[in-house]
Amino acid sequence: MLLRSLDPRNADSADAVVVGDETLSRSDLVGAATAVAERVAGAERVAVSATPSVSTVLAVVGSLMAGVTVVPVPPDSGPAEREHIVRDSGAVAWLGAVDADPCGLPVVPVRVHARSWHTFAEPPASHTALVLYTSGTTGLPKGVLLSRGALAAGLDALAEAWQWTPEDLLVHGLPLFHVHGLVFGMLGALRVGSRVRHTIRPTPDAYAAAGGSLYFGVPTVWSRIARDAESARALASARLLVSGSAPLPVPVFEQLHALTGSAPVERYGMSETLLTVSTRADGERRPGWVGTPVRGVETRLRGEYGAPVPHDGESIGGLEVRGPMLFDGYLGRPDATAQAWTDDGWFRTGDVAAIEGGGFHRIVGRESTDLIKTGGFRVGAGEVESVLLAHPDVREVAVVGVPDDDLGQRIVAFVVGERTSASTLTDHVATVLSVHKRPREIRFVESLPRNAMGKVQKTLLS
Ligand code: MLC
Ligand code: AMP
Repeated sequence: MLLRSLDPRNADSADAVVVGDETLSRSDLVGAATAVAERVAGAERVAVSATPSVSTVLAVVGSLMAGVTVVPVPPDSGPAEREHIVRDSGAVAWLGAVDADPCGLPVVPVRVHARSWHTFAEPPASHTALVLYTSGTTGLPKGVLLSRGALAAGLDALAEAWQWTPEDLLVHGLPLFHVHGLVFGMLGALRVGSRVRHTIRPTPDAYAAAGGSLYFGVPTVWSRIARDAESARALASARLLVSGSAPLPVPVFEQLHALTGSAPVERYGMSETLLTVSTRADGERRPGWVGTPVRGVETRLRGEYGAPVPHDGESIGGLEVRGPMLFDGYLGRPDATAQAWTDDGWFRTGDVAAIEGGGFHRIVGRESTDLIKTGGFRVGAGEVESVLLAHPDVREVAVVGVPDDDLGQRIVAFVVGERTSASTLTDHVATVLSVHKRPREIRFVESLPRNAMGKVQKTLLS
C-alpha cells in the first residue's frame, strides 16, 4: 500500500494531518479521502488546485486511493501556465479551490466532512501517481511522470536515512505542488505514519511555534530562521532540521548549528529523481556537502565527452544517477525523455558535482545557467524570456539568476526596448506564468553582450 499509514486497521491518530488551523484525524482523513476517491474513480488524470489546505491533501490522497493520476496545479500560476498544465496533462476534472479558473474542466468538490468506507484495490506499482510540472531551460514546463513504485522506493529510502518513524511530528510550510512539500512532506508522512503539521507559509515564527521533531525547509527558509535567533533556538528540541532543493550556504549551516545545537541534514533531489543523496540521521553532517546515496541509488560523474571523472572529492563532472525512485519520462515528450538518459541507462541530472572516496557528494552548480533556483523554485530562463519578448515594449531580453543572500538566486531580466516601468513587465510575466517566476529586477540596457555567433553571453550579465 502506497500510503501505508491509512490502512484502516491502524490505530487512529487525532491529529494525523494539520494544515494551518484545520485538523484531520487519521479516520477523518481516510473517510473524507475515500469520498473523493468514489467521485473520481475511473478518471485517468485529475488536476488538483494545490493550495496549502486539507482539501488539497484529501484531493491528492483520494485520487491516489482510486488509482487516478494527480496533476498538482500551483495556485499562483498565471492563466497561460495553468492552461498549459491542464491541456498538456489531459486532466479531465478539477479538484479543490476554484478561485483560480479551472480551465473549463468539470469541478469535483472536495468535502472535508464527507465520509465513505468503500475499499479500492491497490493499483500496480507501475501506475503513474503524479504528473509534476517542472521547468526546463527553454519552453513551457514539462510533466514529470512519477510512478507509485518510485514514490514508495523514494520515501522508504529517506525514511531509512533519517530514521523517520511514526513517533515523529513533521513540520513544514512548503508548497504542495512540488516534490519537496507534496511528496516528501505530505505523502512521506502518510507512508511512514508520522503526524504532519503544515504551517501554510514557512515562516520562522510558524516553525518555532509548531513543536516538531522533524522540520523540512529550503535554504531561504533556513536562512530566514538563522537570522531570527529566538525562532531558531525554539527548534533546539527537534531531532532533525532537513534542508534541500537548493544549496544551503555554509554560514547558514553554521549559524543554525550554533543556535539550535544540531547541524542541519542536507539532502539533494530533483522532481525527476526524488531524493537520491542525503546526509543520514546517524552519519556525518558536513557543511557544503549533501551526503551519500540513499538506499538503492548509484551515482557517477562524467566529463564533457562522457569520460569517467574520478571520485576524489576535487574533480568535478556531470552528476548521473540511477535508482528505483526515478521518473518514467516527460509526458508526451519522447525526445526530451531520451535526451535525459545516457545510452547505458543513467539519468543526467544537469548538476555538476564532486564525489569523495568515502561517497560524500558536493553539488557545485548547474551545467546550464538557464535553469535558475530562486527560493528553492526551479525557473527556466527561457520561459520567462519568451513571455517578456511577447510584450510590445521588449525588443531583446536575457534572463539570468543573480546570486542573492536570501533567495540563493534572484531572477533579473536585462531588457532592450522601450523604457517602460519595471512593474509593467513583471506584472505582465505574472499574467502568464506563476507569480514566483516574476523577475525581481528589470535592468534596461542599450544592448546585450553577444559572441561572434550572435549568442547572448549570459556570464557577462550580473
Ligand atoms: C515575490 N514577490 C515579489 C516578487 N516575487 N514582488 C515583486 N516582484 C517580484 N518579482 C512578493 C511575494 O508575492 C511576497 O508577497 C513577497 O514579495 C515576499 O516574497 P518572497 O521573498 O518570495 O518570500 P516568500 O513569498 O515568503 O517566498 C519565499 C519562500 C518561497 C521560501 C517561502 O520561495 C517558497 O515557498 N519556496 C519553496 C520552493 C519549493 O518548495 N521548492 C521545492 C522544489 S522541489 P506577499 O504579499 O505574498 O507577502 C526540489 C527537489 C528537492 O527542488 O530536492 O526538493
Ligand atoms: P527541482 O526540479 O525543482 O526539483 O529542482 C532540482 C534541482 O534543485 C537540482 O537539479 C539541483 O540543481 C537543485 N538542488 C536540490 N537539492 C539541492 C541541494 N541540496 N544542493 C544544491 N542543489 C540542490
